[in-house]
Amino acid sequence: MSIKVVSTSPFADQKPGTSGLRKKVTVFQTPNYLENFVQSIFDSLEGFAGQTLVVGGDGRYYNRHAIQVILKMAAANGFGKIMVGRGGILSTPAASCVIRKYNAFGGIILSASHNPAGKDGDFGIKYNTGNGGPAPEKITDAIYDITKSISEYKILEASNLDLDRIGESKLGDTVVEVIDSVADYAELMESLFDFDRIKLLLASPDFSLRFDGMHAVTGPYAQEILVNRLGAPASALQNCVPLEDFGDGHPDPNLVYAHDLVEVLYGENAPDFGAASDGDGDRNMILGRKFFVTPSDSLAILAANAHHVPAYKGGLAGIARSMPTSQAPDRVAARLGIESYETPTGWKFFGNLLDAGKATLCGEESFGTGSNHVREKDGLWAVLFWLNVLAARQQSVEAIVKEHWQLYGRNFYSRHDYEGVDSDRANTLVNNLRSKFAELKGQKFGNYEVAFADDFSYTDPVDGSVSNNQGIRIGFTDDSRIVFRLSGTGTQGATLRLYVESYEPNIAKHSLDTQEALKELIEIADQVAQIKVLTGRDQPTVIT
Ligand code: VG1
Ligand code: CO
Repeated sequence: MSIKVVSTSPFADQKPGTSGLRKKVTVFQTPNYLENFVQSIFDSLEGFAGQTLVVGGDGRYYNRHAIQVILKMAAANGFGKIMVGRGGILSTPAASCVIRKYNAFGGIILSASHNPAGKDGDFGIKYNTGNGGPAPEKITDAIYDITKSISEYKILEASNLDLDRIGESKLGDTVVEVIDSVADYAELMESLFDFDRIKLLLASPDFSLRFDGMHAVTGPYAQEILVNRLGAPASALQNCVPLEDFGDGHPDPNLVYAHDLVEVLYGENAPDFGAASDGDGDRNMILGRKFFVTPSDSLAILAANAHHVPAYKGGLAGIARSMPTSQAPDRVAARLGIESYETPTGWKFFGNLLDAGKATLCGEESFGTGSNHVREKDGLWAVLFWLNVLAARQQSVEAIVKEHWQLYGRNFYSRHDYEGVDSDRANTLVNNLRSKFAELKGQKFGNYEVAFADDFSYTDPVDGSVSNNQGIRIGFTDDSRIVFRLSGTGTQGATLRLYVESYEPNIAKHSLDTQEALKELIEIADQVAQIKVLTGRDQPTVIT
């Protein structure tokens, strides 16, 4: 087998976003588009000769093709070994687990997460470092720089490998090992949680659950862990056969897109617990019977109940949340007497805190929760954490959440997304806000007075790196907040995200509807940012 050096020319649009490079499949099908980016990843790295690379993806359309290309390029570039999930499948948290367990140099994950899949859908690729986490900005910036001047890439001339048979084969001098996609991850989960206790809960006639894989990557993981190892009946799983087009769905586990599950949990004879995961298995949505747990509350509640879980019994080092996530977890950290950290959006910002042992649990409002067991957010981990807490406390999801609010007060929280907005208009909106910071401070809107207005900037407490322009915050004197950000994961136009939060200590008001409780702040947001005028939309596309 010989190594072919192919000349190529740069593409101007290969800047990684919040979580890697995401584009339409049709863009990735442009000749050399994928190859350029993969070679740029390799060219940004040093010292990987003879080392191990982990490769896997969420199984969406183009996954298999991309993996064959990456295997041949990794071999041509001198990796010693490549571990690839069977059928090209590794959920994002499973990939992180495998990278860490086998001391790999790094990994390449193919996914566009919750974005729709199929021939006309999206595809994505990202690089994870040896700690199992998404490459920090220093590396993604270096990759982007290289994409702008790349002139050639290396690929082995070889036929495609059989990705469906577990075992080793050779690609030139490189060993390729096809591994079971689920086994290492399932074993890790078993080491963290009290499986015996969860088994008893699931066997009880008084408890039932429903998990929705949304036709994406988590199906086989849920089957192995929830059914085979924990004894849930097969009927507890729905949409758990992964499909290349995700069944034409939008595997984003929220009340809008996970409607199959929502119908079950809000229907007749609803189960006690419901959960869904996203395309690549790193997000989670938690439901009780006719009850929705907001992701920010979920992080706070898991932290407050961590002592019920074997892996976290010894206490938490700290809790980290992304800036737009509600401040509910901070209240738990304060009571536990541990540090809380506020990072920019995107899991890559948690890596240093986890590596340095400063944070144990991390979370984002976007249905992402995780811990130091891997370096990605982890959907099924959150499901198991909740099951472990339910098994230990023998209370309903709703009772646990309400008790939490009684103790800590309730942070009402909602995110409004305006998807597919014209990019120029979205930028105008953000720039207008930036120009208003000084005049906003001290300004009064009804009951609310602005305490501060700024553009969030983060200095990493571990390596001192600085990330500017991470979202516009308007904070009020009573701790309420409005945050504006433009999405960094979309593939069409711009997505404006408006995040709204208020704090309510009064128990009598805890049962208010969230949108009702936040109504005034939502109106203030529109008044300040002229959302309706500038986006040309009367309403958000998605409210979570
Ligand atoms: C979104 C979420 C962010 C999350 C990111 C990747 O980013 O807001 O919290 O980390 O998706 O999640 P953005 O830039 O579109 O707001 V995943 O599950 O899509 O990998
Ligand atoms: Co995801």
